[in-house]
Amino acid sequence: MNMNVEFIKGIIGTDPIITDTKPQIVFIGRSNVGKSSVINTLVGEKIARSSSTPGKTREINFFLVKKKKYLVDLPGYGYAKVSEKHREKLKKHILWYMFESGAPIHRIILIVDTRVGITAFDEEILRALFDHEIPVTLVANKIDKLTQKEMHLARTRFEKQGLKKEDIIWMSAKTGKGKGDLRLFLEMEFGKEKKLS
Ligand SMILES: Nc1nc2c(ncn2[C@@H]2O[C@H](COP(=O)(O)OP(=O)(O)OP(=O)(O)O)[C@@H](O)[C@H]2O)c(=O)[nH]1
Ligand SMILES: [Mg+2]
Repeated sequence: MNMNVEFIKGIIGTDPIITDTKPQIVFIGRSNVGKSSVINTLVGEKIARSSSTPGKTREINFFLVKKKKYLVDLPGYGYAKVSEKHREKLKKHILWYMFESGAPIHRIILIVDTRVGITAFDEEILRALFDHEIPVTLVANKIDKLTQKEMHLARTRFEKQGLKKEDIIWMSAKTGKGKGDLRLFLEMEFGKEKKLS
């Protein structure tokens, strides 16, 4: 079933939507890990643009769910093919949006490619979120690419990095596996009495 979701706008830089009072649930992660794909799978339609070419999402995109909360799709960081200067600028912009813009961020969903795991900048973000007391959930995406053995290794690695079992949602935006877990989780976030669709 599709969610009641509409694309509101994509922004670069500051914009009044950032400080709209509706809470924001933010999807963040390295370029190409599948942030836009996870949003599409979650809402049941191709609302966010995804692509096999890294660096697809260039703006901060706001999707309004049930006219109540925003799902926010961020540009990915760490894309190797752009200049160092551009990467730094993007990183600063993402950090500004999360910690200084005044955005009412309700939760951060950090998406990683399960095979790659948590990168240095992911870690930096995790630490900063912890310091700012912003709740974070890890979506371990692209699990369709892993064997059972690799899944086991990934689980062990996340645990060693201090993540708790209940903070991880295992998912494949491609096959839809784990979609129900993420939806259920977000429904709880949205308030138990309010279903997303
Ligand atoms: N096999 C597999 N491929 C996936 C999965 N999720 C996303 N992809 C593919 O990964 C590529 C990148 O997906 P996007 O959703 O555009 O990734 P993104 O994180 O939004 O990328 P940027 O916007 O560039 O930061 C696309 O080719 C997707 O089809 C998954 O679960 N499994
Ligand atoms: Mg994207």
